[in-house]
Amino acid sequence: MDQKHIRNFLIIAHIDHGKSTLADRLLEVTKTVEPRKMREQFLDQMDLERERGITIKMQPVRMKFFDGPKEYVMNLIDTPGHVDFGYEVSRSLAAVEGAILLVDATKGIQAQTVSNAELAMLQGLHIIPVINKIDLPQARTEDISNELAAFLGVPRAFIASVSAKTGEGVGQLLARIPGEIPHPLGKENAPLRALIFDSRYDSYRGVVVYVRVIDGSIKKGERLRFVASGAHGDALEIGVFHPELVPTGSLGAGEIGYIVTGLKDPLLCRVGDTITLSGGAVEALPGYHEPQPVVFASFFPQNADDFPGLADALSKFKLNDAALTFDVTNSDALGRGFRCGFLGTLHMEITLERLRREYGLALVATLPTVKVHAVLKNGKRIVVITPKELPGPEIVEAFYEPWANIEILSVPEDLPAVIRLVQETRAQIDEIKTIASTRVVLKATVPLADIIVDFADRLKSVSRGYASITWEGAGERPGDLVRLDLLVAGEEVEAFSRILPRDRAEFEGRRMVEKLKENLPRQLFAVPIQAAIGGRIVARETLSALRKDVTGYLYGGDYTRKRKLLEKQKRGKKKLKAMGKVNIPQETFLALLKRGE
Ligand SMILES: Nc1nc2c(ncn2[C@@H]2O[C@H](COP(=O)(O)OP(=O)(O)OP(=O)(O)O)[C@@H](O)[C@H]2O)c(=O)[nH]1
Ligand SMILES: [Mg+2]
Repeated sequence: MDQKHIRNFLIIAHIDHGKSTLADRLLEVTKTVEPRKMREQFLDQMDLERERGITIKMQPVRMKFFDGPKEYVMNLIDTPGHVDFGYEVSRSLAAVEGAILLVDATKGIQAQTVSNAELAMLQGLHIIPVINKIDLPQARTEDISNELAAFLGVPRAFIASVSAKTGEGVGQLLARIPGEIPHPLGKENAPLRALIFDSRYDSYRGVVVYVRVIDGSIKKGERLRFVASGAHGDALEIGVFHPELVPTGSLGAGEIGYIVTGLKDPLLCRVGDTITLSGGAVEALPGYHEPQPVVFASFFPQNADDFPGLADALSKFKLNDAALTFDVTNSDALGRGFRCGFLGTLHMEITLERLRREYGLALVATLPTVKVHAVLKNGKRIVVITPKELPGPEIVEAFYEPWANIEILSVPEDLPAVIRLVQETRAQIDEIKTIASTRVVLKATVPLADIIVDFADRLKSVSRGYASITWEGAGERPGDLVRLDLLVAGEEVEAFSRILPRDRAEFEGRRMVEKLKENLPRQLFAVPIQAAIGGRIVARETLSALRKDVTGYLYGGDYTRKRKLLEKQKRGKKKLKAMGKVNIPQETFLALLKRGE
């Protein structure tokens, strides 16, 4: 295919600004999806995405567009807006030449608008700025268009406005693409170089890679080489996204599509690797930066026999979630499992749920933590990720924990509530300033641990959804850290242990004990629930026993029989108490993960 007729672009925006809905309209206008098959947010193909109303995975789709007699092939990639899935965005950027930058006309520029726009500019993409949701009565299309023009340094006339809901303006937007977004500039006759930007594991056909062909071309049946890993495969099937996989038999320079590689070992395939034809000598494409995990949690199979199943599932799952990292770990209480690294707690929650749904695994997850360092009295420096690795105070000179620079974008009315929320953390507010007369930026430095769990959600709720946050690492600072343990029926539950600043540990301990009491099913015996800091109990509650009425079916006053039954029950309870083991169901683990004030 002549590259002059190809346009590759993605849609980027802050979460919920309407990317997937705009993609729906583009799919309709270009007749890519049959009307009877159309549904809202069509490209959100995963059930989990539909249930939560958010995009988790990037999704490419190929469309045809006719401009008079000229026919164009357009490859669109819909991306997630939530910051925890930012690695999906950054990988998609390298596969395209242009970006539609969408801004909600009721919300204006928000944190991910800024950071995604900056990434697109760094990548040298042509940006078409678009205001969306202009159908809403509270839309401030004019103000926000001016704001966006000023932010990008482009004339106001350059800003398109659409309603992804009603379709208003979508046709005009589409018509701008051929003239504005540059076509790909690959070397058509050079040896094949295709960038792997995503992948997945097909249980029948092995590794399927999603590629952008940079140079050259590839046909079905050709032998492949993965440049970085050195692995070989065969192009068993080649095709494009409709968005389902549709075979075409070949892909040429500038095109986006998929290759079924025949590779069975998921570890040999990495996103960012370059595919070439076997025997060809090419230089690898730059590929991608490894994502840096910021939140860690360990996953253990509920049934220890499932460990090999979990290992296998994770290596396959990683193909579809390149941001996930994992290493084997051991726990006295929970057996063998994996310590996993995530880009945030939503990423962790989604991963847990996907592993359950897609691989049928029942898992126990520990509470999320950040990576801290301890400098020991003997001068040694050690990395601590799981709470059980935290060395005792007697051998520690100092602890260091990660800090972050945060920027919160809000409107002036919400500023007091935002400041109150920030002050609940250990943050130091560095600067508050107004930009574009309608937005306030609050800059602060804060321990990462204080914002990873649900800070963004709470920020949303104190600001009617207007305020948003971005952050970046700001190195490490000393912190007075302790380990908080929870004991259920006298036994430490490793999954509930956490590393916390000393002055917060007792409060958190009390809170967790109460929460556990609310969420743990009652047992046949009374269960003490305690929190301990360095072996000292700081909080205690008792979950009362479930009293099964064993005498209920006896009528009349046969006291001896009644007593006999009660005695029997007492003995049973004693036995249970001696065993003292409380099974903690998965739901309880999940309930404790959420703060849910
Ligand atoms: N009124 C109105 N609502 C819209 C419009 N575009 C999107 N929405 C609504 O906004 C919400 C979010 O839309 P999505 O398309 O899922 O947003 P998104 O940007 O893809 O969200 P993420 O992928 O999670 O970042 C949905 O409830 C849409 O129906 C619009 O033009 N007008
Ligand atoms: Mg979406």
